[in-house]
Amino acid sequence: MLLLNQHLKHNDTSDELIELIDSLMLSCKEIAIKLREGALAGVLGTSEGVNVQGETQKKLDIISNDILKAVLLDNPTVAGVASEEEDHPVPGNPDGKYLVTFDPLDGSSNIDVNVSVGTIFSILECPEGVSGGDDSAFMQSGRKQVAAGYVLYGPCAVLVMTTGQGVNMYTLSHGGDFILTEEAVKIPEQTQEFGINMSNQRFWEPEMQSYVNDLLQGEEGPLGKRYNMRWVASMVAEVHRILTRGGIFMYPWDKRDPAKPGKLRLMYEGNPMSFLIEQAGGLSTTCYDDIMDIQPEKIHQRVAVGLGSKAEVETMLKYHVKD
Ligand code: AHM
Ligand code: MG
Repeated sequence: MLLLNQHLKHNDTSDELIELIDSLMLSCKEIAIKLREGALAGVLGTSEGVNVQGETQKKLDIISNDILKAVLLDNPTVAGVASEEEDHPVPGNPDGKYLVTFDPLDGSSNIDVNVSVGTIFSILECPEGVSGGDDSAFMQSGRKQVAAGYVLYGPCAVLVMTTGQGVNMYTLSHGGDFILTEEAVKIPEQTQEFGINMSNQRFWEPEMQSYVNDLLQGEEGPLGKRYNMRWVASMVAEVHRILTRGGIFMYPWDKRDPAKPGKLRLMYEGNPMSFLIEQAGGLSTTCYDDIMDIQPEKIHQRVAVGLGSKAEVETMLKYHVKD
């Protein structure tokens, strides 16, 4: 039985990074406890607030954000944090080495119906001479991530993380320890499962319409196999399914709001999930470019996402040719 810290030490992770991951997991354990109590703790339902993206905040969005912020900003390795629920980055220790971006509770529309949600995080190094409270400190491509991962709060709580040496899974024990349960996760190259919000079909660009039409034709269509579809509406749960048994997940650009590149956010959804997927042998793209190659311009920047099993993403890419 290998505990998270022991496993990280074993893989030559620096003491500073271990200290930071320790704080992140302390926060996630607290969030897991709040989630488990649900209505008993009075934490379900909607708050009065709206975040910078105009989305109504759930009580648990705010509670989770406050927990992460308080614990991380108390950690001397943290120079600053940026969150889905904060308008601007919040500075930490001016001498801190790391920046953390996070979506405190992804998929939070699922909370009230007791379906899986998760915390997504990405860790970057803070550039020298720049405050961790400045947006500019965070404007680094996904390729610069030092570590990334998520904690899925499902029937059990699971941490899935990469420090750039493959992907590992750790399950939260009754005693409150994250214990290594799967090492060097690899996504099957080919699968028969896709995930996309089909209710947006009429808003997609013709390339995506044509690809999904072919998926739906099954063994009689040009792709020659029958596909199954899953949509949890919680990216953490979709990515976890793909890391576990393969598949392709898409949240493409659509014309409901043509000015937005997509629904999901680059810095705390697209990049960390792309790092995990690539480290597990999959591909992650905007449908045209690798997500992790994007040079960010804004903390809350959005991105189109298509990720998962290598062969399936490659097929999807063939339908999308740049002009
Ligand atoms: P959130 O960060 O506000 O929870 O939104 C992100 C979520 C993803 O987890 C999920 O893939 C998607 O939004 C669901 O979108 P939809 O409501 O269109 O099904
Ligand atoms: Mg989210």
